[in-house]
Amino acid sequence: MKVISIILLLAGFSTVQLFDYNNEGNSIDFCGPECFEKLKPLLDTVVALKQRCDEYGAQIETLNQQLVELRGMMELQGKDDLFAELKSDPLPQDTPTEEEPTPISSTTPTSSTTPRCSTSPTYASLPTKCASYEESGIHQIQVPGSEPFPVYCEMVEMDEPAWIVVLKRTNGEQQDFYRNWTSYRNGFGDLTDDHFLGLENLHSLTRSVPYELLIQLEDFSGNERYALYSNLRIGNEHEKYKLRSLGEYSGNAGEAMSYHLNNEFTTYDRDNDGWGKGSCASYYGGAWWYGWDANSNLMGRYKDGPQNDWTGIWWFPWKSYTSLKSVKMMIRPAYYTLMQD
Ligand SMILES: [Ca+2]
Repeated sequence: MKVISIILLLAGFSTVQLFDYNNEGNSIDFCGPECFEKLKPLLDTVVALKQRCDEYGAQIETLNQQLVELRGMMELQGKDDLFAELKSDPLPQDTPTEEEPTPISSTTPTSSTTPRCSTSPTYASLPTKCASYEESGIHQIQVPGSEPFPVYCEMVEMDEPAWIVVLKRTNGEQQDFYRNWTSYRNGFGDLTDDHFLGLENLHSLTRSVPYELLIQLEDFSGNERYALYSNLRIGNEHEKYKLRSLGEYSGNAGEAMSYHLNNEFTTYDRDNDGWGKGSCASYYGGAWWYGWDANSNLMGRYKDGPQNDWTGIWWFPWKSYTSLKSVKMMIRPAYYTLMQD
C-alpha cells in the first residue's frame, strides 16, 4: 500500500518534500520542484483551512469558558432565590382564597412560638414548611392547593431549618399502628407523641418541591443510627401512594428503603404488595410500601424489648428483625442541604 506523507517545514512552508514508499518500505523521491509549483495552490488552501480551524478552535474554547461562567452564575442565582424563599413565608400572593382569612381556632393545637413574619396566622399567610418557625412544636402549614393542617416541627440542629415529623414511634402505650387504609391516608395519633402524619399530607408536601427524608433509629441499648434520603416523593391516592422517589442515600443505619422504591402502600385491608399468596401488612403486622418482601418495617407493632420478631419495628441492614425502641421519619425541603453542597 502506498502512503503519501506531506511534511510542511518552517519558513512559510518554503520547502516541501513529497515521498512515496517502495515495496521494501524505503522512501523514494516522488515529486520534485516542478511538482511542488503545481501543488502549491493546493497547499496554500490547506494552510488557509488550517488557520481557520485554529481560529474556530479558539472561539469554541472562549465560548466554553463563557458557558461555564454562565452555569455558575445560574447556580448561584438559583441558590440565592432558594435561600430567600426558605427564609420567608412562601405562599404566593396570588394563591386563591375562597373564604375571608380565618384565624386558626382556639381549639387548634398551637405552640408558644409564632411565625417570624406573622402576628395572626391566616390561611393566606401560613407557611408551607417548618423552616419558617424557630422552635420545635405544633404549627399550621399549608401547601398551595391544599387545606392547612397541623404538623410537629422539630429542630434537630439549632442552626438548621426544622423538620416536619412524619412518623414517630416511641412507645406502644397510646397508638396502635396496625390500622386500615383510611387511617393511614388521613393520619392518626398525637402530634406531640406517637403519630403518623398521613399519606395524603405526605403526598401534598412532596409533590410541591423536592423533600429530603431523615430517618432516626434507636435500639433498646441506646444506640442510634440514621438514614438520609435526598429526594422523597409519594404518589397520590390513585397511585396508591406509591413510593415514587427516594434520591440518594447517606447515613450509618444501612440502606433499607430502596427495596421499597416504586412499591404501593399496603395496609391490612388494602393489599397492594407484590406477594401473591398473602398480605405483607398482615404478615409483618404493620403497613408499609411492601413489595414481594420487606427490608424495613417502621410501622410494625411496638415491642417492649429487643425481640427477634418480624411483626415488630425493624430496619434489616442494622438489626435484622430485632425490634427497635424508637424511630422517627422527618422531612423538609431539600433546599438547605443543596445550599451546603
Ligand atoms: Ca399480597
